[in-house]
Amino acid sequence: MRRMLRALAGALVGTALLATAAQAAPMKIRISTPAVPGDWHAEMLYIFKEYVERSLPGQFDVEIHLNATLFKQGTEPAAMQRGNLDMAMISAQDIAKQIPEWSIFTAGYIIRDPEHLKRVFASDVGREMFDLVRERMGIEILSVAYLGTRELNLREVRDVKTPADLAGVKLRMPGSDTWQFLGRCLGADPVPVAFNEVYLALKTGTIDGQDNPLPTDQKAKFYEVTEQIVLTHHLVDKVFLSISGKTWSKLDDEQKEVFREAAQAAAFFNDNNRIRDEKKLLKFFEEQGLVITEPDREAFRRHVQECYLNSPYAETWPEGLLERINAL
Ligand code: KDO
Repeated sequence: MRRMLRALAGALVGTALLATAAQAAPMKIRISTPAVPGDWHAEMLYIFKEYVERSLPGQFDVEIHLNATLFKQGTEPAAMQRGNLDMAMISAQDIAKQIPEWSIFTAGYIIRDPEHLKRVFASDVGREMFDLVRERMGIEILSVAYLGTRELNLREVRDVKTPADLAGVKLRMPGSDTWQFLGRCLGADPVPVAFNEVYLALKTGTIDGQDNPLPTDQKAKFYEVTEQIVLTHHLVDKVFLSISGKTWSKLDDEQKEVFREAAQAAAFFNDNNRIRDEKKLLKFFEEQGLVITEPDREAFRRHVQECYLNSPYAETWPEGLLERINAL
């Protein structure tokens, strides 16, 4: 009897020790992004990390990998679906590869400004579109971050008033079909290049230009290898801080709530800083010697909108969705 009690006590102590050991090992959450250090959507990941680790002490170790050092740009959703990556900031273009309806958010001149962006994704439209991502991709979107409004950034100064003025311009766009299509709708010859290779491609002249929001042009130092910014405002861009469904299902309700709050706080930090920077950066680029020009934006808007409405992409947009977005 005594031997049995001792064995039982030993087993209990062993279980307790195991439980402590399990508690002692925080769960690693790996986040991968092509963002460069200092860009606001890279910095917001540290806000996320701090929020999670401070709210749930000892439970998580959030590991941030910038510059696409862990996964190449655009490969993150598949990695999350396979369970090889926990989190990433994915684009509408990444999502549209698997959910064609999402191509509506890759089209130029649909989302009007950061406020409109917020309203769209906080509405039923946002909820329905996020549901599609959960159901068809097994990925949970935690927050929407404003990446900025995309402008053309050219290696050599050119007179660009309308899309016709971009004929023959080798415009770098990211590597997926929806991005390339946007480049074509702008009137240029799109060339696929990964974000982290753009600086060199501009420097060596393999491309004539690229498009990105002003804060990214600054943080990735594209102003060092370009001469002009054309204020086309062609895409009010966004990235979605997301988590693999495989990782998500391992979290309990409290942890899920903290992850959502942390992602919202991170996006809030990003949006405020980015919107403030967008207002003041033109002066910075002028000081760097860049020429800033205003195109005929209406001509770009008309051309790009027509290009999309007459494309197979528009056929995949759910009935009435464009009107609902416009009405918000
Ligand atoms: C880019 O490659 O131009 C882009 O701006 C596309 C975005 O979707 C996003 O991937 C972004 O790069 C990276 O986060 C780097 O800033």
